Amino acid sequence: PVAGCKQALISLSDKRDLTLLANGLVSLGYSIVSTGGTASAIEEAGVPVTKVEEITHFPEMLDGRVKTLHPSIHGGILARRDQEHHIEALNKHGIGTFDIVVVNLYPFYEKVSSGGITFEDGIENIDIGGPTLIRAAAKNHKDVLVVVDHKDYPALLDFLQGKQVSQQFRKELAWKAFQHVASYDSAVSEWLWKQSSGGESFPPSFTVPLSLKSTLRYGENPHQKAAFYDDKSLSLVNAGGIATAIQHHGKEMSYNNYLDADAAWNCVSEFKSPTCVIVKHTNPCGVASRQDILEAYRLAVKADPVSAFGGIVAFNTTIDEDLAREIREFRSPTDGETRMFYEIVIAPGYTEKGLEVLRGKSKTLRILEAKRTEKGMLSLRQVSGGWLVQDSDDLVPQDIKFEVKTEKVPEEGELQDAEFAWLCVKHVKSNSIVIAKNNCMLGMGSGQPNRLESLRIAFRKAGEEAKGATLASDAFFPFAWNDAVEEACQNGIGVIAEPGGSIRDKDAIDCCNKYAVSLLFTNVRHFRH
Ligand code: 93A
Repeated sequence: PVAGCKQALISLSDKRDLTLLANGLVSLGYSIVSTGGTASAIEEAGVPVTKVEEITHFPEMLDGRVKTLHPSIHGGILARRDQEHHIEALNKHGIGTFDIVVVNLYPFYEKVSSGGITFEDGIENIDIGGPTLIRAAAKNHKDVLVVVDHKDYPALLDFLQGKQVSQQFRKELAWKAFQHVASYDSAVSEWLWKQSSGGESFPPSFTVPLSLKSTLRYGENPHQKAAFYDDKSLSLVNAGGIATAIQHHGKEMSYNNYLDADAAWNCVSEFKSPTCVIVKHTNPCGVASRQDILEAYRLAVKADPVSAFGGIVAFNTTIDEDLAREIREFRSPTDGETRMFYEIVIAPGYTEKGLEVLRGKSKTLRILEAKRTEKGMLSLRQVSGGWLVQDSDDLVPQDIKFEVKTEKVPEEGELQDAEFAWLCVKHVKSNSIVIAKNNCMLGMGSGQPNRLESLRIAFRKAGEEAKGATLASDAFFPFAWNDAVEEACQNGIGVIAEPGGSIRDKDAIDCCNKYAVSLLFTNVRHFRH
């Protein structure tokens, strides 16, 4: 190394835009020092490069585990330029300084989340020298520019040409560098925990690597600031769902939009047959499954047209031209005149024509395309000063036995209604009651602290149609006589599905027997608090 010569160290696994970077640096008078694979790529691009070994006088050793871990490299990065004895020490050992360090790490994250790799492969993909270079350069950012993202190459070159004078740039790069290493390390630690625990319990501590996806206009209310972060932890990397949805059209997503869209999408993703779910304020207020998805849509609106207005409409089928037209033109069943208005439409896909027609509905309508929400993910919720973590509630009716408790046994169609109502009730805020018939929600009551009130709301919405329908309750009925169970029976319900488990279960059974209603126990509850 020539003292006083400007030097850049480059060591990259992801070699995107390397030629642009190397050419830019050389034309600005930098000499480049590089590790094996990176040096070869630079040479191939016809740009002069010095190999790390020529500086360390050591070969890369231990199958590449030790490449850059050497005083000749780290001394040149860490030396304080304003301390004479630091410079003297470098001179004594013939070490040149590095002004720029550009590194990205072994693709550990991609390797272990792609699945099917051995434990040994995972271990070999833990980068040691790279994070060390990044940390050293970021610590000494006053004199060393550290770049970990190829998207920052143009800004780096601009900065070096004096186009960007702010010293802030150095600090931003250093911040980003530590962030990069921190999320890398959290992925490694999460993976190691899973390897050692078999994934059976929660780790004693974990870091959730969050990266800013977008700042939001405001939070739940305009006086609250808000942002949306992507969760890059291994357990959620393939979670699908709202965080990875593509927006094709419309106004930017708001905080409440994300919450509601998430609720609608998670609910509709659970149904196997073609289904439409309409959500308002995170609660499904209309749900219908039909082979004819147009009919499903109309029925979902009809369940509660007032709530559906301004809601979120989700489908588990591709939206084609016919469906798009129906969504665009459908008039509110309340007055038969007003066209329905929605905040968001979500589906797993759109035909070209379908998208075009929907775009014509309004400038603001947010059109989202999302990937099915995967099961087996963690659910995190914040409380003051901490987080509550649980497995997501992945149980579906097919996992559950509906146990008949009464003399009256439900018919095949009624059993199907019970399964349908059960899947709906799971997505409604507790205390939740859903009345359904023929794969269609007729009414629901949600979020009431009093179960009887939820039940009354559901019956009021279902009206006369509640006769002979099926009712599902997310949790057991603590009282039966002169209470929810008896009221449901008197309102003409045909079947009740509930978890059971109350000390007064016998009252509920006796009451249903008296009114010749079928009572089913699921032995599973679906609180949604
Ligand atoms: O095996 S390491 O942990 N030991 C090192 O000393 C070292 N130095 C750089 N990994 C090391 N690197 C990493 O090599 C960098 O982080 C970069 O991702 C990769 C580039 O290797 P190559 O230039 O041979 O493709």
